Amino acid sequence: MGKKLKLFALTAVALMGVSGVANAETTLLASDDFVGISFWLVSMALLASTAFFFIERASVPAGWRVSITVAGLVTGIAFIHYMYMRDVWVMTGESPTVYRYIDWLITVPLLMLEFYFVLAAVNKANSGIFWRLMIGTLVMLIGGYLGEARYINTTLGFVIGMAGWFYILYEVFSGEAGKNAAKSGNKALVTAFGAMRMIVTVGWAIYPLGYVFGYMTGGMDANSLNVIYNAADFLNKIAFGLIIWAAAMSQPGRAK
Ligand SMILES: *C/C=C(C)/C=C/C=C(C)/C=C/C1=C(C)CCCC1(C)C
Repeated sequence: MGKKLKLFALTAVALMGVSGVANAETTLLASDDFVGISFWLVSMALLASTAFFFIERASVPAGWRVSITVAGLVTGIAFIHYMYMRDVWVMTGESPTVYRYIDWLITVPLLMLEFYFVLAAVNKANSGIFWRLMIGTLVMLIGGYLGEARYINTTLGFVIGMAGWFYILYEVFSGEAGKNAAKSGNKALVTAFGAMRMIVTVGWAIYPLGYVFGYMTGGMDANSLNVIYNAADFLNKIAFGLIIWAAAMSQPGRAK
């Protein structure tokens, strides 16, 4: 099983690598395009993390494996989107907004699912937790997209997006999810949950800040907005998964 999975992960990575090479032939990155360079750096970090999570999946205790799989799916999906996003950027110099939101629409619910899975790895968790986090996510992203793509007033989109985010924060701090984690009596879970919650608070705050400066105050250009979103994705997708991996590795019963 472990061997098969590793083979699968390596094949997937090789295939992704091949498509990456194809892109490199048609798109030339200018040496002074720092935004383009940030797209390339983050895409490669996402590729490496994907390989890492899929291979490491076999070394964590059984109850934590699904969380590590989901971490690898998040970085894998984002890797593919980053290849498209960097092409859009390098070729047109425009923000790849629609690819970004498609990526967020898939990866953010998966990240939310992680809160549920880490709780479920230790105790029974109520599926209401998952659904409430999902509703908050959809409100946040749909509001933000409608605002960024100018379907609705940018301030209205922002307000709707913030409401969704606050609902998520309420759930993980004071709602059922937060209470479950606090009561679990499992040190690794409490540590991981606390760190994941900090990422969703501090790391995620970068996106609405980018939105405000990029669309509402008019004080920032597409360059800064994209560098900020790219750096935020690095933290919120890769570091988030590594925190879960570290918690899983500190649990008794892991494979040697
Ligand atoms: C991997 C991608 C992640 C974790 C993306 C997260 C995106 C957000 C937390 C976006 C939040 C927004 C608001 C809170 C309000 C305004 C609009 C958004 C969508 C930028």
